[in-house]
Amino acid sequence: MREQILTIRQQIVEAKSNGQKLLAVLLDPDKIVLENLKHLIDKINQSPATHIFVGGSIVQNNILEELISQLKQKTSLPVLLFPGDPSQISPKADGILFLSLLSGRNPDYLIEYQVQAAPILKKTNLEVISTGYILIESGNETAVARVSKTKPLSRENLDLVLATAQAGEMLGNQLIYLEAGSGARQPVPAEMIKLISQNVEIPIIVGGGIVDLYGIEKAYSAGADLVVIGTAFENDSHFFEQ
Ligand code: 1GP
Repeated sequence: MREQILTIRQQIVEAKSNGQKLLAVLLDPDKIVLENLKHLIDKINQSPATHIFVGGSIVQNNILEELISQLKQKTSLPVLLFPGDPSQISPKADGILFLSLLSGRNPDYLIEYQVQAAPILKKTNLEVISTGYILIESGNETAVARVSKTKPLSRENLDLVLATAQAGEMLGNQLIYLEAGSGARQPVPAEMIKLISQNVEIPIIVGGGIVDLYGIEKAYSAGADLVVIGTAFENDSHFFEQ
């Protein structure tokens, strides 16, 4: 019998149902020096990472295409765009987290950029994975809050975060991303991850401010299906050797 090839989303759903935990390395094109990329990719290939996310709140340099080409040549991990706006779409990636910033009330990040991106995405073969993106207060102002001109949801207001995640699921989002923001002082609280994961069916991504193995394990045991590591790997390419 021919084996069915699963989409990236289906693989994430399957991993969740098998209790297998996933790990994404986030590469921000603005923080990558192409000369170092081979070294970084070697480190990613030796790490337990299962996915590579590429993107940032604002990407000013123009290495995106080259970065993704090299990733596709040198790793077999799925490469997902994690864009701050429609200028960060590359047809060379495998897929895109099609984000809607559900924690904010800025229509640009709720629907306007998605309307701009849709015709561009239609011309690509990218797998589009609709993702409810929820920014949680983390002790410092993060780039997402600054660029999107939105306020994160309070760490204390678990009911509001839960209602937001459930609304995202009811709207048809395929993933929920609980985001403390890149370089966050405090990661998303474990009790919040637990509450959301127990009350929505779709897989939960957790990122922002996770800087060590303990933080990764804590997020997994609270119910995160996929953890994202950006800054800690940017600061130390040996991060995954711990
Ligand atoms: C940011 O969740 C990601 O969007 C990763 O955050 O850079 O803090 O690891 P860090």
